[in-house]
Amino acid sequence: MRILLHRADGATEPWIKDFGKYLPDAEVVVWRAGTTPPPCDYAVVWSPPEGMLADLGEVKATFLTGAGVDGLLRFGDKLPRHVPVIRLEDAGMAIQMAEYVTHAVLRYYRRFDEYEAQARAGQWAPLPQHNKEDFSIGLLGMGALGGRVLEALAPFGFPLRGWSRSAKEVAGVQCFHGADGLDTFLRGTRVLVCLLPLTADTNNIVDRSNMAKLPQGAYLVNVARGAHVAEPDLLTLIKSGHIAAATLDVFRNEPLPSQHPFWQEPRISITPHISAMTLRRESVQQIAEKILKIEAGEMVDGIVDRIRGY
Ligand code: NDP
Ligand code: OXD
Repeated sequence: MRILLHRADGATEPWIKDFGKYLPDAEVVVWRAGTTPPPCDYAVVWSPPEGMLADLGEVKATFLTGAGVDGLLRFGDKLPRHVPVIRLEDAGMAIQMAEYVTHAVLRYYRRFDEYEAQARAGQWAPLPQHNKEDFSIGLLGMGALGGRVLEALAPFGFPLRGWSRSAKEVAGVQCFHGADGLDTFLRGTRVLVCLLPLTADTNNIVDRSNMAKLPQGAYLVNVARGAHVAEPDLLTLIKSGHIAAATLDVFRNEPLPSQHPFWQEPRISITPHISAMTLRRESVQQIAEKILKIEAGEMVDGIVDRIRGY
């Protein structure tokens, strides 16, 4: 069996080594621009260059080394339709997301962001505690990652809410779904956490009109994709005080340009797209297990629905 591998960072050796561990009979071929690879059975990519698309038409399945699929689906009709695209499901990312979001939520709930500012100003001034019943956490997206984040938050006793495309029932979580459920979901959410895939339906979903439905003094945590948030709208609503603060891990342009106004806004906390990083060993293990299932004629999870966009 041959696996065609592309890594934008060029660091292919550790991936080849790990594939050797989980699929010892497979040969891993590194894709190189301007060369024609030998016939391959599977491709493993993240956000491949357009020049690789023709080679992706020759494999049985293309595996993504991430959870989001927008980096590949952006090619639209140029992407071979007959080859399934299979994304990572959790693979060690869900616990990282749970850590990141729990940290952001507790930081705002216990007002550590305000105490950090006070400490820098040499101020000693205890602030009143937020009321936990009013500190509802709302997850946009209740999938592999959003579901794990909700589980992690459950023991703290915040009112939990979730919004998804299809109807769900999750113990301890008030669930909303579809376009009809969005307004009610937003109106009762104090901390909005975005963990949606980026699709035509979710692009710009956190815009001025939707953020205005959140209660006064709401918080935003975006760990999905930068294009979910209308960035100028967020700045306007932060300056007006409607949004108290935001923690952003993802941006429309990454790395975030040095002139971007977010850098100057103290109520915006920025991290460089690290909320849940691809773990190589876990990812290779998951991909290898799926390859073995496909070879055995079994079904696998994680196949991307091109119409839905995730
Ligand atoms: P899943 O596909 O498992 O879950 C997606 C969730 O979003 C589902 O609950 C789905 O609803 C919901 N959803 C999708 N479209 C809509 C819609 N139009 N309206 C309402 N709900 C919708 O994805 P993951 O949890 O694995 O990942 C989520 C995203 O997180 C990724 O797409 C990626 O962009 C981002 N990510 C960011 C990382 C980072 O480091 N910042 C790392 C990894 C991922 P339903 O359940 O009904 O299908
Ligand atoms: C992903 C990511 O989608 O790293 O996996 O953003």
